[in-house]
Amino acid sequence: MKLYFATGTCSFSPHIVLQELGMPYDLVRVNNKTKQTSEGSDFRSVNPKGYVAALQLETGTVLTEGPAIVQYLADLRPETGLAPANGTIGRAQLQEWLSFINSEVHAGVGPLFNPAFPDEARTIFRDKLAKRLEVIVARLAGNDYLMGDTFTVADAYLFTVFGWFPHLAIDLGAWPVIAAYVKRIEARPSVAAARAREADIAMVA
Ligand SMILES: N[C@@H](CCC(=O)N[C@@H](CS)C(=O)NCC(=O)O)C(=O)O
Repeated sequence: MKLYFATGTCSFSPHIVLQELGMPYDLVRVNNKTKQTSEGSDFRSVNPKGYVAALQLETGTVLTEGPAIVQYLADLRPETGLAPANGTIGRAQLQEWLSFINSEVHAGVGPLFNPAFPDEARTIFRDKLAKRLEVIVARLAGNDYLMGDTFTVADAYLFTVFGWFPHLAIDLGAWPVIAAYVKRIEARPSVAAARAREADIAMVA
């Protein structure tokens, strides 16, 4: 398996999951501006959508969209508990969280990185985001992870998105439950190991 990644982006979520699985994988760095990769290709020839993450399987099939990638990966090693079994209510609830993170949180903060995003729209997005965070706070009060006691792929994704907040001058300390959650996941060996693997791959022009 080969993960196409760009540091500091949502591709970190499947990267954490790969580390949690303990399976071998290759990494290819993508320059998200030029679309050049560390293997010398134009990333758009791998993923015509032009954005990370993309997971290339041994068969050559390329899977994109973070929520799909992490579920595929989790199902390779069901014994890890990274996702409840397909067809169960637990799996549907995991997908409920993945959808929420993807469409309400990830897509809610993405435009805030764009300096051209108008201030008025910025305020609307920030207010909406604060409401979405209330949902997460309510869930994490009394639960270590989104699905309860068990770390799942949804936590890998949410942790990754929360990693962007300091860059947007959003202080997670305002939500102690979230700050504690981030700290809890930060302590997982998979997070440090994924960071170290990414740092080993030279930047691409
Ligand atoms: N719908 C995609 C969105 C992926 C996405 O937003 N990727 C960003 C990094 S977090 C990216 O590579 N952006 C570069 C671009 O769009 O050119 C998913 O959920 O995986």
